[in-house]
Amino acid sequence: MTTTPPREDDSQLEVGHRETWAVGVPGIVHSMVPAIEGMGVARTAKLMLGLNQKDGYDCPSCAWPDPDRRKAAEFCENGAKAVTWEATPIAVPRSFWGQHSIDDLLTRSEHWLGMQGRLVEPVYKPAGKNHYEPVSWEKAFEIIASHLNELESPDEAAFYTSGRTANETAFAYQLFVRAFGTNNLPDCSNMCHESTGTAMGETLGVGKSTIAYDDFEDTDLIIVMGQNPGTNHPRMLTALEDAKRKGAKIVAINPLPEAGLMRYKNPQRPRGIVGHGTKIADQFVHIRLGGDMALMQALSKRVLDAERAAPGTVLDHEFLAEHCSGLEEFMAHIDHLDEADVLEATGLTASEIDELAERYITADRVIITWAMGITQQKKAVSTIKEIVNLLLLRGNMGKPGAGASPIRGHSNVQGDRTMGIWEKMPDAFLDALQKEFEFDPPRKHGLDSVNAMKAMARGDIKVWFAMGGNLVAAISDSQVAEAAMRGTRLTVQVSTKLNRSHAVIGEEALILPTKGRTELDRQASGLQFVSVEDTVCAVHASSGKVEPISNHLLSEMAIVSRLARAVLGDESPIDWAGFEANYDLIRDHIANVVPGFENFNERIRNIDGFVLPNGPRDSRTFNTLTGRAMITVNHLEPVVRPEGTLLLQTLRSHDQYNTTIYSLNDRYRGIKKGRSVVFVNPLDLDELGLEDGQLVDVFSEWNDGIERVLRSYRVVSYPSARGCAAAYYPEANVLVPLDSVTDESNTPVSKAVVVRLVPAAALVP
Ligand SMILES: Nc1nc2c(c(=O)[nH]1)N[C@H]1C(S)=C(S)[C@@H](COP(=O)(O)OP(=O)(O)OC[C@H]3O[C@@H](n4cnc5c(=O)[nH]c(N)nc54)[C@H](O)[C@@H]3O)O[C@H]1N2
Ligand SMILES: Nc1nc2c(c(=O)[nH]1)N[C@H]1C(S)=C(S)[C@@H](COP(=O)(O)OP(=O)(O)OC[C@H]3O[C@@H](n4cnc5c(=O)[nH]c(N)nc54)[C@H](O)[C@@H]3O)O[C@H]1N2
Ligand SMILES: [Mo]
Repeated sequence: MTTTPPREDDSQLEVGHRETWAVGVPGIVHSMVPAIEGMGVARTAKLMLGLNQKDGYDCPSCAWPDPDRRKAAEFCENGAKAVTWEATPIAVPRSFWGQHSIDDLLTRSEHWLGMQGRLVEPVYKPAGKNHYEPVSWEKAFEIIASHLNELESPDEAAFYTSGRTANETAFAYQLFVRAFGTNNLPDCSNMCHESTGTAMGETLGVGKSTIAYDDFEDTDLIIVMGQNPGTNHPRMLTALEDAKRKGAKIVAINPLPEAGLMRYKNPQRPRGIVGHGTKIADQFVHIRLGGDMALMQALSKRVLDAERAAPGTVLDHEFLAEHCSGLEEFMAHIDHLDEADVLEATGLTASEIDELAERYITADRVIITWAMGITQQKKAVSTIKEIVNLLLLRGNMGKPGAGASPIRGHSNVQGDRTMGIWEKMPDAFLDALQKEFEFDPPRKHGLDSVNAMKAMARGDIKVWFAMGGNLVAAISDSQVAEAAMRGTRLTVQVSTKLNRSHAVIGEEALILPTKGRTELDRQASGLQFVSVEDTVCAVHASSGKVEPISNHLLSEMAIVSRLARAVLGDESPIDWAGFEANYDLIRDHIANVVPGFENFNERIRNIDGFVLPNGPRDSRTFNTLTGRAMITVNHLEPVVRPEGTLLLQTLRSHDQYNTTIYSLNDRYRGIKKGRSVVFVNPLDLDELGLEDGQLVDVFSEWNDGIERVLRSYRVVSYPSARGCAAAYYPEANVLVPLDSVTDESNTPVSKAVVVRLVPAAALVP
């Protein structure tokens, strides 16, 4: 049995020049060629013209919002890749299951698995067998029901959600899980923006962005931290470009000079095709991994010092007096900040920090955005609280063009939370559920992703059910995670395509294929649509455009409905069959349970959708312990990097979507046909006695006696900040210990893994 995920074929790996600008002609060409080749011109046109349009479907890639004025082609290169990947006309043939045993699937890479086509029939792997075999939907639900109903406690099952699930399905799914009797609802958010929700929830009373889309057009300064928009939120580059045209300045804070942060050639403007494009970052802050908390504190200190030098001119006294708590304690604490600690943690010079402070102080309206470079750090929650502190000092909250804007990942990860996908939903939500459906939802908090893995490793989770995603590949400590998953009795994956989680399974396993976002969804009452929430809290409808790849597929809603009927039986007072026949019925319940969704069915039919209420944004109201925006005191704890080691971040290439590998290329970083590379600063290479192009074994250091290593990785000399290396996720999850989590939010620390590079003992594999 293979114990480590197999690697992609790197035999043709090429390392060339990195790009210093993003998108432009190559972007659009790259996005259209595979689509047309795979699907033909007509299907491609239908799909692309419906993507992100008001009467179309929501892009399944990221959670970037749609502007009010849409272009005919309102999509990016990577959105087109996601759509092409999902809407491929190739289906996994029935013969596949006989030809490929589980042991065989275990030797296949993520790229190979994803390329086999769409899953079109339910398959079952019985205990003791080494093959999946086709099974009827009825039989599949019977198997799940008998396993779930045999458990000693509902808490012996866990129900995962990946962030593509639409609002209606997510609501029905959590309702089923709670009616079954557990809050074990881990989700991808536990590995993603959990730190954001924790920090903002506590300090501002809402874990979501406090700005609206239009605020990007109405601001003086945008600070983009720990985020690679050129690859992961490409349409954000258009918003940044628009902001610049209106006079805003942009600062990028990143250990890597990501192409999209430097210069952008907009393929939708003539100038983007022939010209030099737009310079994006006015200041690039080349920070060390994990240095952001120190930087935020240093900026706040400079703001406070400037106020002392010119009293009454720097702080927003009115806002602070009326809306904030904790200023005095914060000032006393920040006064003791040691500049030497800051310079060490950030790797910056004092004058670089002075320049940024000056930009911040002279801007009336400031937005700070961030993503995984911040949330997956050990001190992520404290860092985000310091972002909030800095914004509050100058009243950059709840006024046009200003606020805190986490940029979410999966296209509906934010909506899933709003709908109750969380292991610890507040009592107010559970009370509303109780009132609406007349049952007692469990109150004991459930397991998040990391704790679910640990419970599984202990043998406490017997049934694993996943609504999308690929947890064994996405979570830290691949070997520990795989061993844990194999210890379960039954694993069930609702999926569109094959991935590693279909090979690393329990004693018995099921794959339930489902319709994708791009496909038409017909039910008894007619054609259905679903809804999603984007990163700035706007909710809108999404309707598929093309015929489903197979008539045998069920929608996710139909799967939840049938699962609930099979498990809970006919005595369940909830109208599960009705939900499947007509999604309006579940929307009526959502309207009664979830604040902000009043008259849901009526308002979702408005072509523009609607924006959810948001206290900080709308009225400077803060639902916190003090009833005010909380300025907090956070203790700096620099990341320790023992001599001879590097800090490694695990990140995305340009041609992947999380664990889905579209191709082995990473165009902007100059990598082709391979992924086993580790990017290291040339001065660090000198210091470590290593050379560009050399093969190394990458060992992670964690004192628990387990050897965690990636063998034969090629060193790529790259302008990463000093002491900071980078390698691709999900492969590098082998190196991240399951116990290495952020304080307070229990997110795997995927962005600062202590590693040692050792010249590879073996020859190229
Ligand atoms: N095409 C595509 N789109 C996607 C995804 C995808 O895989 N492919 N994934 C989606 C999902 S789920 C998510 S969550 C988002 C992820 O979007 P990103 O957060 O942009 O994803 P990463 O590739 O993890 O990039 C992390 C960035 O943070 C920087 N960084 C790392 N550590 C630090 C640090 O300590 N400080 C600072 N200041 N910067 C740091 C890295 O250099 C890198 O630029 O994208 C979403 N959109
Ligand atoms: N080391 C490291 N680990 C990380 C990260 C990192 O930066 N570094 N990032 C973390 C982050 S931000 C996230 S969000 C997680 C992602 O974790 P997941 O959400 O679990 O992983 P994905 O790769 O997005 O899941 C892809 C699978 O979802 C299925 N799928 C796609 N579309 C649909 C659909 O419409 N319906 C259903 N039912 N299934 C569908 C397909 O079968 C596909 O193979 O990974 C986390 N892990
Ligand atoms: Mo994410």
